[in-house]
Amino acid sequence: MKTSTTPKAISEMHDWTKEEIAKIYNMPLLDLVYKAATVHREFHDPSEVQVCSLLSIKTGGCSEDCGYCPQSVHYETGVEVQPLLAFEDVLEKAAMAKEAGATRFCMGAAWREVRDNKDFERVLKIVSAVNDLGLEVCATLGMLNEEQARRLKEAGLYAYNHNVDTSEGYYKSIITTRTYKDRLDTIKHTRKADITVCSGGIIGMGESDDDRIEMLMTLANLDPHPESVPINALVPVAGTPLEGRPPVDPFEFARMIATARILMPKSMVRLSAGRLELSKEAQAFCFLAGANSIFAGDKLLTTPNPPVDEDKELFQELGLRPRKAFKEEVVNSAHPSDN
Ligand code: SAM
Ligand code: DTB
Ligand code: SF4
Repeated sequence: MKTSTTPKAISEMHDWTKEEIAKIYNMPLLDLVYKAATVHREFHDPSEVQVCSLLSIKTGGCSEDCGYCPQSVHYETGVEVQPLLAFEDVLEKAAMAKEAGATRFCMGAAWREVRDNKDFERVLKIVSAVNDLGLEVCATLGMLNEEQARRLKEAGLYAYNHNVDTSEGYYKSIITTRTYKDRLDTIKHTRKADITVCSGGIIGMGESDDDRIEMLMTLANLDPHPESVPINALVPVAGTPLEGRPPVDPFEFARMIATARILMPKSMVRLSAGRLELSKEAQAFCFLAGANSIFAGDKLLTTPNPPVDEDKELFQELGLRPRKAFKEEVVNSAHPSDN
């Protein structure tokens, strides 16, 4: 049976069935976390956590109706619409993030899709300059076509974030202004342009365990796997259709992370939105379950994130250290994930 193959064999798998994933996902939690921790140690240094910085470069006013998102024009959330930031402002923030120890700088824009206009030209210039600072540059700008992906790569983009967010079936209950296939197409264009893929999803939107398993199946059957898999817990924002959702149970968060870690052993699994609601013990459990990346900084895109000092203290207490940038690694260096 596939689930009893060695972790290294699992890393090569892209043909998971729902039943196989369900079997892992439904394991007794401590057995699941133990298995995930074992896989994590085989492929990564468990004392290293990638610290990513996030900046909203264009905020609010987005034409999509994503039910979780405070930046959609369809909902009254109080988010102030802000046009694309100036080149100098973004560069200043990137330099500050580097100074604070981030190795990856992720820029988010509340766009449905990238358009071939002056704003895109500015983004390309920004990507190139942030890359020159020595940071791994990541962006999340909505849908991309092949040519736009190629131009971003040319400018020095290292990673593109585009989440599948949930299962294909549940997607329609959350978003009506685009399809699941649109999402997968952008991921294809990103991959084709040789940009690394960052793709994950959100839990806590009222989806079933089956939806979570299907989402993980979509991600784990991408070939190659996404290099980064952000797992977000819904931040319920007043004014959005999902405002009343109860908080995600930390054990469910850990179950999701552990399953992602087992299915995609070489990927970075990012404990993303929702950390503010997690105790330090719950975060430690998620790191044990295989999370090895976080967003640091007081703000995500529009919602709050734990204070930087608290994260520093947590790292110290747990004996964790921020990992250096992948792009600084010499090819063929002895990093365990290169095995
Ligand atoms: N507009 C682009 C897009 O949708 O791809 C980029 C920005 S969008 C805000 C990036 C991701 O943030 C979404 O795909 C979703 O997974 C996550 N996100 C947005 N609002 C969230 C919320 N309230 N709680 C958790 N995650 C959220
Ligand atoms: C991801 O998966 N999570 C981040 C990042 N990719 C862009 C965004 C989380 C946003 C949370 C809601 C907000 O702050 O607006
Ligand atoms: Fe727009 Fe992205 Fe928010 Fe959807 S998630 S409303 S596409 S900013």
